[in-house]
Amino acid sequence: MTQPVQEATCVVVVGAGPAGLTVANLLHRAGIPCMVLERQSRAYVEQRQRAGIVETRAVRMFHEWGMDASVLGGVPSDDVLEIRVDGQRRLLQYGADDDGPQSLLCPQQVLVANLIATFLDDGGDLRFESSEVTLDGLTGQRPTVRYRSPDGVMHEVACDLVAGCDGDHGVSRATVPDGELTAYPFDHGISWLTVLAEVPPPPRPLMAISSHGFAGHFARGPHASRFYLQCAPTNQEDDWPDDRVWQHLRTRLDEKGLAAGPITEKVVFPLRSVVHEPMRYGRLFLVGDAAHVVAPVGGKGMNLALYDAEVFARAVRDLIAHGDESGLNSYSRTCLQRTWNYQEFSRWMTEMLHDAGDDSRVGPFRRKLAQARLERLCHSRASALAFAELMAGLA
Ligand code: FAS
Repeated sequence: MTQPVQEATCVVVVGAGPAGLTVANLLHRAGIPCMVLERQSRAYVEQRQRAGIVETRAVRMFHEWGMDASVLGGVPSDDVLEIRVDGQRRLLQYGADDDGPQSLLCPQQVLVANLIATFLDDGGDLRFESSEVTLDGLTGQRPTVRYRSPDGVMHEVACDLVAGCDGDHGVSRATVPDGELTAYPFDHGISWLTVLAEVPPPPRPLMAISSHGFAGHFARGPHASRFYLQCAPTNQEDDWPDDRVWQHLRTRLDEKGLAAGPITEKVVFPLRSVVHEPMRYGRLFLVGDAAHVVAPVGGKGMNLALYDAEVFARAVRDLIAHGDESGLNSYSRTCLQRTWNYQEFSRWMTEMLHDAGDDSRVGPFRRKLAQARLERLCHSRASALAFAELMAGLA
């Protein structure tokens, strides 16, 4: 049997999503050798449409590392969120209360493409179409990562650390032996139909509450929009022909004139959240969706991945530069603190935006609670400030 090609580096990064690419760029800037292994092709990774807001904290992180000009695309948001309750319009400010750079309406695929280009332009080692990735020796001194390159050759890479940035269905977390991690899953009992369409984006993120159920309209680039419609958990995509989609959007968003356009993606998915603790197993560090999934309400999925990535990169830099292991040893605790904070925020928003409109699912008492929460948010300065801090990622 042919022996795998032997290679070595300091950090192997599995996965080239927002988490993996941010880890790799920050390590590269700190002069730390790393190699990124991505299962998909570059074209596939660069067209995958997901999140749409880079929170203020993350924008400032890229500024701090001198990467803002090369990686941040999209348009500055005016940091105002519009909530419509049975057609009544409410504006919620969510920016940081200072003159620093603020959040950006930046489609995830734009950020990912820019992170890839910046890393490769800087001479980074990113290997697309790396298949059959396996991890070994994670509790030893020198873990090894094996993969097959597109030409069919097997490679074995010895390293000091592995950053598992391969998402919720990747190989990294799956490699951790049973019993080493504790999972905290949560089913919100709500499903969404998500639609990508080639129609103009709204002037600002828009969420609508009504007895017909939740609806949302978000920018995904200058000519594209992502819509969300609350639907029955038993629904399938076929239950939502295009006409029905536009009719429900016009009603729920109270936008009678909303123009229909080509729908390029239509998916029904249950709102679910999960956290895996700890976010480390030996020399494997789980980063982003590999460790936690946050329901999209509040736009925290990608932003949490960017946060974990920076905490990990700083910890590795401190280890390599000063022999200081404290950052790595507190990595899991540090990231889990923000993870649970964002999970709580996302659940808080989910309840408010779904329970306030329709009590068929939760009953009239919880509907009244959700309405009181929304009223407080719109009329209490302290509540609005707390909301703004969480939306900006500065809490
Ligand atoms: P990712 O999943 O983005 O990246 C993991 C990478 O690892 C992928 O490129 C994958 O191909 C690769 N990989 C997987 N297995 C591998 C293996 N065995 N070997 C090598 N590579 C492997 N968040 C929001 O905030 N707002 C939204 O509107 C929103 N919409 C979303 C819509 C969808 C359909 C989905 C799935 C998620 C959405 N999210 C949203 C959440 C999303 O933004 C994630 O939080 C974000 O992509 C997480 O980034 P990563 O942790 O880098 O994982």
